[in-house]
Amino acid sequence: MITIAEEVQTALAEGKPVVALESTIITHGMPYPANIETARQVEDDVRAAGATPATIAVMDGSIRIGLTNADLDRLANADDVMKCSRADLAIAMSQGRMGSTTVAATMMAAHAEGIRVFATGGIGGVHKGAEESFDISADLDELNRTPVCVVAAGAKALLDLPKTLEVLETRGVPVIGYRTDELPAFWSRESGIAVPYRMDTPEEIADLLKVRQVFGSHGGVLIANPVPAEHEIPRAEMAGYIDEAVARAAADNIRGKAVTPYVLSAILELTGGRSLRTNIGLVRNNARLAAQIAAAL
Ligand code: PSU
Ligand code: MN
Repeated sequence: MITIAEEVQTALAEGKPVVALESTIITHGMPYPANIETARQVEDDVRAAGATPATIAVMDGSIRIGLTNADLDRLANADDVMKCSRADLAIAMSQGRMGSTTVAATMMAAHAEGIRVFATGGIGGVHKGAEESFDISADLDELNRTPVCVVAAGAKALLDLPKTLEVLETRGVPVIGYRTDELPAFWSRESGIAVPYRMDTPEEIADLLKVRQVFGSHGGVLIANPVPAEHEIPRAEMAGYIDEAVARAAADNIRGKAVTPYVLSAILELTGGRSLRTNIGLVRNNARLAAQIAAAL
């Protein structure tokens, strides 16, 4: 059920650092051709930092760990790719559909092959208005159960960040600010919300992961890594775009899995393309840190 690229297999067998990468950001997070360019760039960043990249997706009925250039092309160009979270993974496989993996599904696949560090853009979380919609990403439950270290620029700021942090605490997920005392807000370095813990080196994070690993059932860890200052869109400016995008999603009756992709593309339009450059900058930054953590492990 899992097809693992030889390069990834060899790296794992030799105990070399490997970084898992998700694919929903390619199919549902960024427009073509920035999606494919970024996917390749991020793999190069992981390599340059001394680790082996393992981009994960569902193709031809199996979970692929480590994609070829041709696979990446197919994925980025197809328009009927399923966005696979935990609930969707086996359906895409049993039906032979092409599927991209969210944070939750990428964690499942990475853990199945012993990959311990994973870089993404931002995790899913508790949506604004969740008290009515009950829309809470399966990413949070996955962090509760699957022992993978997820490096992200916090949760996407279109979410309700205080509620997202509360649910992570309830689910027993340590949230660690990397060189920051504040929870980063994806496009912005600041959110006004204190992060529970702070660490300043990849080695400190690796030490934490080694302790967590002793307790096999302790689930994942979230590393919140702020977007580099040169790429950020400040919080005060972002707030207006987010409110407008979330209001549009409500007016268009967007629900469920479609919410995150819809809001991301509305924000892209509202920022005149600036949010895309921010998104690329933060994913690359997360990939580099993930490679350093994997190497320290
Ligand atoms: N961050 C991005 N772009 C994305 C996502 C995150 O910059 O496309 C994806 C991730 O794969 C994440 C998913 O797991 O959105 C969350 O979707 P939902 O809220 O439907 O669980
Ligand atoms: Mn949802």
